[in-house]
Order: sequence, then C-alpha cells, then structure tokens
Amino acid sequence: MRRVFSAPGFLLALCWMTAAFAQAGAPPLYPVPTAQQAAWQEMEFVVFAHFGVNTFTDREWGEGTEDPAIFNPTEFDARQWVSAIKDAGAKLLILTCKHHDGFCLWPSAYTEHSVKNSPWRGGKGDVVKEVSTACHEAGIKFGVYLSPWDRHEKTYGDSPRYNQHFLNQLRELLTKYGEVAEVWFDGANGEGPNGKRQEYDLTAYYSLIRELQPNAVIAIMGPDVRWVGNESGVAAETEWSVRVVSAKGLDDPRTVFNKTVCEGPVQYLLDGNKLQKDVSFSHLTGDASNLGERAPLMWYPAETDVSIRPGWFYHAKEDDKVKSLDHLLDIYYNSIGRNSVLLLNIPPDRRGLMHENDVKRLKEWRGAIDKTFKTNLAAKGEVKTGGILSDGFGGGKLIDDNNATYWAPEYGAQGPSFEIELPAPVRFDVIELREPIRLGQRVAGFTVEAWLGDEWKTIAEGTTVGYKRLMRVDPVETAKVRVTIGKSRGLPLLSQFGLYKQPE
Ligand code: FUL
Repeated sequence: MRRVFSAPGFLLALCWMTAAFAQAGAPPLYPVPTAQQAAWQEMEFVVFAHFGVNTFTDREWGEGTEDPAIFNPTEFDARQWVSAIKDAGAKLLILTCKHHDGFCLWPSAYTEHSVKNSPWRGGKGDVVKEVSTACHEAGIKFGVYLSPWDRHEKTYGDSPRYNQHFLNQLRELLTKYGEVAEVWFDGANGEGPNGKRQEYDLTAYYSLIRELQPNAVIAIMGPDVRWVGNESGVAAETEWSVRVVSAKGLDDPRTVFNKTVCEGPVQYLLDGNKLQKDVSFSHLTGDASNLGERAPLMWYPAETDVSIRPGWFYHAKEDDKVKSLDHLLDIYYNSIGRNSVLLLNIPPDRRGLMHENDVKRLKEWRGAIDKTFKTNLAAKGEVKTGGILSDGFGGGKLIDDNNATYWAPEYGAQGPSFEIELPAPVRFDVIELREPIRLGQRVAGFTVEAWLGDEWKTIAEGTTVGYKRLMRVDPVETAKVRVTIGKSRGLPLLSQFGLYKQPE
C-alpha cells in the first residue's frame, strides 16, 4: 500500500494546520459589518452642516414657498468649514443638499427652486460642488442629506412621479460630485399638495445608490446605519450593533438591502436593547453547532446626531447658546464612548462660514479629548491572563495600540479575565475597552476592578462594548486593574484596553 504521509510527515502537517488555524484566530461570529459599515464606524466622528433657505429666514423647517433670492451668503467659504472640522478630528461632512423646503444647494436640472435662481455667485453658484471639492482636497469624506419630504415640489404625494423626480435628483448628486461616503435619508414624511401621502420607493432609491456609489452607507431611513433614537447626543448604555430582525421586518427594504442579515448563532436573543435569554458559560464556545437558539440577526449600528446649538440651522439669537465644553464632552463619552458614531451638526451662518463661537468650542473640545487620550497609562503594564485561544492572541494585544490585533481567551473559559500589573501606581479616571468588531460584537457584560489597599474593588461595570466603550469614573490610583467578561455572545474578544486621566 502506498502511504501518502509518513508518521513524522503526518505530524508535521498536523502542526502546520494547527499553526495556520492559530494564525487565523477566532472565527467571525455573525452578523459582522460589511467593509463599508466597518470603515464608517472607524471614522468615529463626522459632521453635519445644515445650510439653506432656513439660514436666511431664521426658521428650522421652511415651507417650500421661499424666494430663491433670499439665499445670498456674503462670504461663503467651504474651505473654512472643512479646515475647522478637520482640526477637530472629523472624517466626513454631510451637507443638507436639500432640506424639507425643497430648495436645492446645487443647480438641479429638475427644479427651478435652487441656487441657480439666487443672486449668490450671479446664479452660477453650486454649494454642493464647493463643499464636496473642499472635502476631497482636504482628505475629508463627503456625504449628502437629501430630504425625501419636499414641501416645494408639486409632484410630491403623486407617488410614482415624485419617486422619479427624487431619483433624478439623487442621480445628480451621486454622479457629479465625486465619491459620496454616506447618504442620509430623514424619515419625515408629510402630505403632498394633493393631500396624499407620498409612498417612497425605497427599493429604487437604495438600488440607485448601490449602483452609483457602492461604497456609501445609507443612513437613518436606510439599510446600513440606524438612528440612535434621540437628538440629544446620547446612545444607550447597552448599545448593540447586532439587531434582531422581527418577522415583519424581514420584508422591509431596510432589511432586504442590509447585506449582513443571517440566521445568527445566538446565546442571547437581542430584542432592542434587552438581553432576553441568558445561558451558562458552557455554551460560550463560539461554535454554532451546539447552540439551540437561532434568530435572524443583522448588523445595524447606531449614529448619534446632535447639534452644537439648540437648532439644526443657524440663528443669530443662538450665538451664545453653543453647547458648553462639558456638555460636548458628555456627548463624546455618551456617543463615541458607547459604540456609536457621533454626527455633530455645525450650522454655517448667513455669511456662509462656520461661526467663530462654534469653531472656538470645537477647538477646545478636541484639545480636551487629545489631552485625555494622549497617554494610555495601561501601556507600560504587564498583562496576565488565563488560558488563551492560541499564540498571538495573548494579553499583550490589549495594550499594543493596534485595534486590528486582539486578546482571545480559550474556549470554554468561565468568565475570562485579564489583569494589568503596572510598574508603579497610576491615577486615572477614564477606562477604555474595544472589540474587534469585524469579527462580530460579543461582550454583553463586564466588570473592572482595581486593587485598592489589600483587596479588589469594582470601579466600573457595563454591558456592551462594541467598537469602543469609554467609562468615566472617580479618580482611582492603583498599580493593578482586572477586567472580567461575565457575559458574551460566543467567545469574547477584546482589541484594546486603556486607562486615561482627564486634564484637571
Ligand atoms: C430631522 C429634521 O426634521 C430636522 O430638520 C433635521 O434635519 C434633523 C437632522 O432631522 O428629522
């Protein structure tokens, strides 16, 4: 008989296979984000610019009857906007190309209600062009807000005709202004002049976007990114990007166009933000075959939209109502620090500039964040863990400042934990945890303890981590910190752990 492998050869092959598997790390736990959703999440901070006829009428919602002649910014400078937001760390700018009043900031061929009938730049101006160009020049991504609700357009409410009109405008925006990274559809839907409710053809809208800008995420009334649920800048304490799809939701275009829908191996049923079912850790192996519960799941992460001022549009009377530094820092910790992308609105004023009060506050805000996160006080520590999945996934990955590498405990570990021992006590008041979300979102409960005096004391507890979890605590001084993952979907993985001190 011809032997394919000698015994040593067989062992060698086995070792090679084991090593190859070890290098591959933990298998993904579905659903996982699409490449576009993951890249979107990694931006962390993006900016909204509400600008249009409302800027000149001092309103929040225009009626659609505004005279285009009122749109006449005196010192319009898109580069000033982009430079201000870039300095503040933003990665993308979303412009209200058309708000509910129907006034188009670009010379659309499909309506007279646009900048082409304004005195600005002698009727030859194009805000969308100037803003998208300034973004692309500066390496900032560009996004479009196109309100489906249009209070000017006569065909609104005449569903098929308006849908065609909307698609025509969408096509203009998606073909004339270079790369578009996010399309933002507001859910507002009023009645048309004929008293009829407009039925949006979401399937046609999404198909056109996928065809023309396949790398764009479609947000809010869209399949890729969901609204956080409020406009005050606060994500939920328990913020899952993994969502359960209800039976009714399965036919919704938002689900149909979400590319991540799968029958997930779940240990917990995630319903809204509630964990509905708990199981013992003997099931937490990450292996779908031994799990009883299954439910359709999809990756649908939250975006937190909030304005730096009370209104979305600029109003001179709000110049002294720009949110305080403390308020904006709360927003940072409650959005980016809770597994959400922050979409902060900075409304340009009647000059066509971001107002100096807003720019100044943004600068202070970024300064405070940079100061806090400059030094990871945990980075000098030694990380001790129990058994690990395999070589290359040890505790050192938690403090290597690389979000692509991660710590993975061994399968079946009961409440896996790691301990950081520092060469000398450090004083901190911010704790950071991160998951490698491209492999799924897993952590459902964790505890952070500090060695104080001669015992472990709990200093923070939480549920979800997701892309990034930040927790502010009363200042703690210690040389030993321990983190325990008490609950998770499948094998918990963590890519980063940080301890930071906010400036006094
Ligand atoms: C809302 C709109 O009605 C507001 O005017 C604003 O654009 C906000 C971001 O979304 O639904």
